[in-house]
Amino acid sequence: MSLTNSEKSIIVSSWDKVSSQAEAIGTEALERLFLSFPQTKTYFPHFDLRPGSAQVHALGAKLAAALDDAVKNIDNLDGALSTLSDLHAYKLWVDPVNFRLLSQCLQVTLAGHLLQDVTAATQAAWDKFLEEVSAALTAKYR
Ligand code: HEG
Repeated sequence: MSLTNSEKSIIVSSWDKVSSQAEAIGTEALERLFLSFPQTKTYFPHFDLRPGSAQVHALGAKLAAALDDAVKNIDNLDGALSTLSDLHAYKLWVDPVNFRLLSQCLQVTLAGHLLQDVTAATQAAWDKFLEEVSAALTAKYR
């Protein structure tokens, strides 16, 4: 289901509050992913996945930049994420179930940065937004 205007404005305003910490958020979310769901590490045999890894930090920064771009193009997620969608579907072959796991880790991480700014409405909007982002990234599997 697509995002309502009110959900879109919650995403834009809450991201604005933490976007200066975007790199840290992307990196922390990946660290949580690898720690909590070790099966996701199978996609990164070529990475140093130890805490503090420069490779994880670099990917975290790219992940955060992609999220920033998605927030800025919230009315055209498919278009904004098209190149990344090709990469994940045709080259990386990431099983779509993993997107849900990363979305959960991103939500916990965001909550740790937004702190008192997390309300039930904020949480629900991010859950839905990340579901839309994941759908855009996995649309080309079928
Ligand atoms: Mg993906 C690369 C974004 C989910 C596995 N991912 C990337 C890149 C970005 C990105 C921006 C770098 C692309 C580039 O260098 O041009 N990923 C991204 C988003 C999301 C996501 C926004 C979901 C919200 N990725 C995801 C999941 C997995 C995964 C769930 C697997 C568990 N991504 C993956 C791998 C690479 C990327 C293996 C290549 C890493 C490398 O070799 O540098």
